[in-house]
Order: sequence, then structure tokens, then C-alpha cells
Amino acid sequence: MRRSVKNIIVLAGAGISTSAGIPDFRSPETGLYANLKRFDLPVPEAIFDIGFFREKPEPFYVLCKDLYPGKHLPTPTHYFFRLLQEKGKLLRIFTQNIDTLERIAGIPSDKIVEAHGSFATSHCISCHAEMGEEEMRHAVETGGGKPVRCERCGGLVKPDIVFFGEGLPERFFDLAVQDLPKCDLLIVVGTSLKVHPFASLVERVPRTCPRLLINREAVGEATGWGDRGFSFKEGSRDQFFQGDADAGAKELARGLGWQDELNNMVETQQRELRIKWGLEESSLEPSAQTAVKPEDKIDKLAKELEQAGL
Ligand code: CNA
Repeated sequence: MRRSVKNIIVLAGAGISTSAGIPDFRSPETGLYANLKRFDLPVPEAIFDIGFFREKPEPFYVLCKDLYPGKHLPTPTHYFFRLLQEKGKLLRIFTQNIDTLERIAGIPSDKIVEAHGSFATSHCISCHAEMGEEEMRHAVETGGGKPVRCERCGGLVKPDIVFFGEGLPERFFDLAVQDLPKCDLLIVVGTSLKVHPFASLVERVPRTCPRLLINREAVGEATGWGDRGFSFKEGSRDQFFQGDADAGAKELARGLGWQDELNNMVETQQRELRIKWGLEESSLEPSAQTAVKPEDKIDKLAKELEQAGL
């Protein structure tokens, strides 16, 4: 990496957390959308639609229980971003993820933009009263899919994740305008680039800014003249690492001579979290989390939805 590169922006999506055992939306076999079809939702996206949630909130609360932070460990990719930050190279990470794994990995919150919100705070969708994090977690984890109600007005309480039909946080727009023109390397990782306005950030860095896509398949390619999507032709400023996010992050770390630092960080940080969260002794091997397959999570979710009578 050129010594002068110091304003790296990362655009991240659900693919950086699948190795932590959190399913993404759109992977054909393992994604949430492929697996929620059986639950009588008008369209899979309905589970995150504010209108549908008002009418039928139960599927969301069942899903919510499994996605709640405190069960999934940050991945090598998350820790690679922390290393970028510690080396003074990270301008910002814009993430579409709601799992807060960037924060849990120890990246300072001012470096993170949670474009689609997060589970960190929750509010009543009617009177906007806040519910404390622990109270909300307890209600979701013990509720078996039952809606969480506001103590003040009886309205539905929802974590502050952005549903379809809701606006993105102002901080997203403010920092996109402020940061993207300064970007000197864009790393886009683990996203289908299907959700706007997030996906359009790729086009808003300077025309000469190198862009690296790390993803299982090519996404966001330019479709015609004047389109500022990716072009992976010879000589282009864009590069594509096709494969898993963790493999890409490790490859970058190796190229930068940070391999040992990354490995040590992953091992010590994951171990500390396992102890703090009281995760089982059997999962004490740092690599164990990669053994949790998203398919297994989906099956578990499906059973819970069935038990909740949905
Ligand atoms: P998506 O549309 O599901 O796309 C994920 C992309 O990542 C796909 O192109 C996959 O091929 C790719 N992918 C999956 N696993 C890996 C991997 N291990 N390595 C590399 N690539 C991989 O998800 P997006 O993030 O693009 O869509 C935006 C949605 C997803 C946002 O609104 C999020 O809130 C939402 N989401 C977040 C989470 C989370 O917080 N972890 C989980 C599921 C969905």
C-alpha cells in the first residue's frame, strides 16, 4: 500500500459477517430471503418493511432474537479494518450491517457509519420513547417472537435498524458528502450493491481513486457510458478479489506485512469476547466460529418461527 494512502474508505455489507454465522440476505441457498419464503410473507423483504411490521411484527422479533449482538464474534475481516484504523489509514467504514460487529471489534464509533442503523438503541415506533439496551435484549430473548410493547403507550418497540420505508440516518448523508471526495482507496466488501442509496457511494469517490471489490461474485459493474460503476478490464483503476471476505482481508494483511498482527489480534480479541460472553468452552478455538454455518442458523430460525406459530 502506498505510504501516502491514508484516507481509506470501506463500504461493507452482510458478506463480512457470514463467517461469524450471520446469514446475509441474498446468497442463493443460505441467505435469509431464500429461507424466509416458507413463512407466508408477501415478499421476503416484508420482514424488514415498516408497513408489514406494524401489521404483523412477530416474524421480525423471532429473527431479531437470533441477530441480537452478543452471540457472534467479529471476523478476521472486521479485525483487518481495526488494523487499518490503528495504522492511521482508515477514514471511515460505511456499513450496511446492523450486527454492530465493527464496534465489537473495537473500531471507534466515530470511524463507523451504520447506514442502516443498528441494534444499539431501540425506540417505540408510536411515541418514540427509548427502551434501554438490556431491557430490549431481555424482552426479545425471552419473548419467543411476542411483540415488545412500549411501557408508556403500548406501541411496538423496534431496534433502530432502518426498515424499508424509513429514512437513513442524517449522519450517513453528512459524512458521505464530507468523506467520499477525500477517499484515496475504496474497499468494497461482502455486498450485493443492490440497496440504494448506499450502493451509489461506489460512484462518488474521485475518478482516479483506486477501488477494490472483495466479494464472492462481481457486483456493481458499469452498464454503459458515463456509468461510474466498476470496470474490471485490464488497466482499469478497479480490482476484483473474487472469494471470501476473510480470505481477501488475510491476503491484504499478508501483502502489507501485517499477517502476524492480524492473526494475534483475531485470536486474543475473540478469546476475550468468548470469556466475557460466557461462550462455551468447546468454542474456545479461534477458528471454531467459522464452523457455524449460516444454513444451521436458518434451520434454527425456521424452527423458532414454527414454534411461535408463524
Ligand atoms: P446481500 O444483499 O445479502 O449481499 C451479500 C453479498 O455478500 C452477496 O454478494 C454475497 O455473495 C456476498 N457474500 C456472502 N458471504 C460472503 C463472504 N463470506 N465473503 C465475500 N462475499 C460474501 O447483503 P447487502 O449487505 O449487500 O445488503 C444490504 C442489506 C443486508 C442491509 O440492509 C443490511 O441491513 C442487511 N443485512 C445485514 C446483516 C448483518 O448485519 N450482518 C445480515 C443480513 C442482512
